[in-house]
Amino acid sequence: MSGLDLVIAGGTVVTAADTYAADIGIRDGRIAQIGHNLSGADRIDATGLLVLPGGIDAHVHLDQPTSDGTTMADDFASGTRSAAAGGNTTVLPFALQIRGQSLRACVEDYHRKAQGNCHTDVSFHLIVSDPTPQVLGQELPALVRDGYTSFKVFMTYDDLVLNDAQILDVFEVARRERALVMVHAEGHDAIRHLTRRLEAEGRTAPYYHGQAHAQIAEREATHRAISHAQLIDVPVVIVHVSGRDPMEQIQWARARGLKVHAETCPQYITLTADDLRGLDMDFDGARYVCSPPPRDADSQAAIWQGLRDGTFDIFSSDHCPFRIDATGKDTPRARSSFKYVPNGIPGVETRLPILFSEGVSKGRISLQRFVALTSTNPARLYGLYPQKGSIAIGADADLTLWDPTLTRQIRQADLNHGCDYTPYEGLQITGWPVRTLLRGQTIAQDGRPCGDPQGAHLARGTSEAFAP
Ligand code: DUC
Ligand code: ZN
Ligand code: ZN
Repeated sequence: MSGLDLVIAGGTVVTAADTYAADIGIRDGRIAQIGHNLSGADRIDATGLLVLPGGIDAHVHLDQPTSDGTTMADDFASGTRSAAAGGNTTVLPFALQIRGQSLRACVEDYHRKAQGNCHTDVSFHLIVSDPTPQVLGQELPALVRDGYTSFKVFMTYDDLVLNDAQILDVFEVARRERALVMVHAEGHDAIRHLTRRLEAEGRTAPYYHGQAHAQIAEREATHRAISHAQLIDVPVVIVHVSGRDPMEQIQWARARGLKVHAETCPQYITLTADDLRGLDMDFDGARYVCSPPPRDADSQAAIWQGLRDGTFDIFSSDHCPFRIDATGKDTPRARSSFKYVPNGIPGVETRLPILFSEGVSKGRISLQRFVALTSTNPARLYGLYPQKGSIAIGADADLTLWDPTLTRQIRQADLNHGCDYTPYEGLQITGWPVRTLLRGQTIAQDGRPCGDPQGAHLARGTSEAFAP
């Protein structure tokens, strides 16, 4: 008697290193055996399917307040249901500190929002918007020790931006506590300058968001963040890299042996600045307003090269959903200027299918690279490996069964998020998740979430970015 609770039988196991035929035996929510002809109390036939480590989306925004009071389209329930349907078993949302707020109180607030509502596992990154002596000296060190081992800083947005001195202070704490800093690298003053100029010229349609958030401003901020990290000698992750110019800064840093990691997202391989034109330079372009904005075909080609050659460690959705109706993006203020359009687009459910279809199915990246970018590397970078991101004895039985031949379009009508549109409507996809298991329990099947929320919050260890 094997004592296995469940066997995933007859599938093709894919990890970041290998592809091989095997059964996977699960006991008490963990992988207990990998072999052939396994038997257990229950069985799932995975013939013809790939068996992948569950997707880990390391960059999602759920139930975050905004400065103008706009409500995000997903809370923890709907966002993690959508994530599960899209083949994910863990997501890393943000706990956003409002200026004046204690970071500890902020974290407790997000735990209240998440508690009992999560269909995938979750683990919070902290957003540090107010690095007071109390935050730097007491709260951050204590929170890192409690397993919140990553935080994000912003180089733009009036209510979030840190100046260079503050960024250096946060980097110092990160180095001391061995926490990983994620940087939103766009130059605030350059964006403000361009915004003022465009508005003065009457160029206020959503399209001009893409002009105001120029790639030069992203390149400059990326270089500045890298230089600050070099001064302090701390690893960083440049998140949501949109194009060739900032990517070249990351390659420049890597060539000098600096510990600079990088993330890119679906919008930068599928959308361009032209999408922000909408139908005829109209408000429809607001569907694609995110920061940094999508660039051009040359940048898309550069990003693909970076996904192939290892410049990018991780591929995340930057899911940041606002409805396109009057409760989200379409307000009188937003129609008066692009600068009031909430920045962000949905994508947690479509991240894996897009990279699989555009990458693996079209022969641009290997299956191993797909798994590395979407599961194994996020686990390594954010202190979850090998409990997550691997198919190995003892790891959590977080698995995604994938049909590499299933072909259908992305359609809003089929998605489970709280948003009322997808920026990827009509995109033809070959390769979809057909079943998602969290610790051996099915949490989604054939594009629909199932079961009660059983996701947990994960305390994380130190990032492998600190490995010698
Ligand atoms: N930064 C993000 O990380 N997500 C959405 C908007 C933004 O500016
Ligand atoms: Zn950002
Ligand atoms: Zn984001």
